[in-house]
Amino acid sequence: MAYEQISYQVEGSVAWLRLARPDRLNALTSQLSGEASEAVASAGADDAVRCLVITGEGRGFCAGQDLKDPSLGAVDEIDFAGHLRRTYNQLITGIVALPKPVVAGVNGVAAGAGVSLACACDVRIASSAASFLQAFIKIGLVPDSGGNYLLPRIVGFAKALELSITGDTVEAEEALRIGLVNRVVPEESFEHELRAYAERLAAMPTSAIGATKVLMRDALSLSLEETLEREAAVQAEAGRSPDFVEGVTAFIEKRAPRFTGR
Ligand code: T3D
Repeated sequence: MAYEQISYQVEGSVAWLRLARPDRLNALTSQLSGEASEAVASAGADDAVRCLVITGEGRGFCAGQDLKDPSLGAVDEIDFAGHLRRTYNQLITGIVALPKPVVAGVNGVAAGAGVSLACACDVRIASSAASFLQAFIKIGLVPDSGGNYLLPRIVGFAKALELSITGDTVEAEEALRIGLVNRVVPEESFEHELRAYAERLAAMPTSAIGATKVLMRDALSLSLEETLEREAAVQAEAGRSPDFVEGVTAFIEKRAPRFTGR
């Protein structure tokens, strides 16, 4: 499919989804969200893809909803609920449900739904130029796109609530300190380090990564007993996978494993 507001390329085992509206810091339109959802689905359906990276072109990661998007209609007549259900909600659930690792490459500012987008990914690698703000409150809105679910699970309730009611900006090093990002790398080597990280994940037993995502997210709302039971069932499947056989064989033969993601 030809995209206009994102770019999507598969390079080796890694798919690159780049938000491509740099003049507006990759603010989200309905078209952009739709294209991104399609690209996420393509990454899921393509067996050659073993890791998806979501990043932004230019100096921004994603400035949230495009507040100048004429397709939203007049400011006092916006159909928020319909818009969210048709656009962001699909994108966020598509990313979270993807049975492959998803890395957010936060190259610059993430605001509003842009923060939620980063939080929907499994790992956040930030450039030293990145920053984060829950911009919703600054325009009288509440967090959306899963921000009320995802952010507290990442940084804890108190910090998530504080950031959401103040709209304060968190710079990259502070984001690392509070656990909002997994790693901060210098702006100059960001692309290189992001690529190296994604390629490393893509070479791992990626179906086990996909299963771990589901198990761990579900465990947040299950009891210990329920989780132990689910682990037993999922481990039984993982234990029948070619990657398990390869991992154990490589260990015994004292060589590096060659995982295939199956
Ligand atoms: O259903 C629904 O529709 C509701 C959904 C809501 C979800 C949300 O995401 S609500 C939150 C929306 N986002 C914002 O409120 C953020 C607005 N932007 C900013 O606060 C600032 O731009 C930033 C803090 C993100 C970055 O500041 P700075 O100084 O680095 O850049 P800038 O100069 O403000 O922005 C550069 C350009 O991008 C500028 O355009 P110009 O003047 O050069 O032509 C600016 O207008 C444009 N831009 C930035 N953010 C947006 C935007 N244009 C449209 N929408 C934006 N969100």
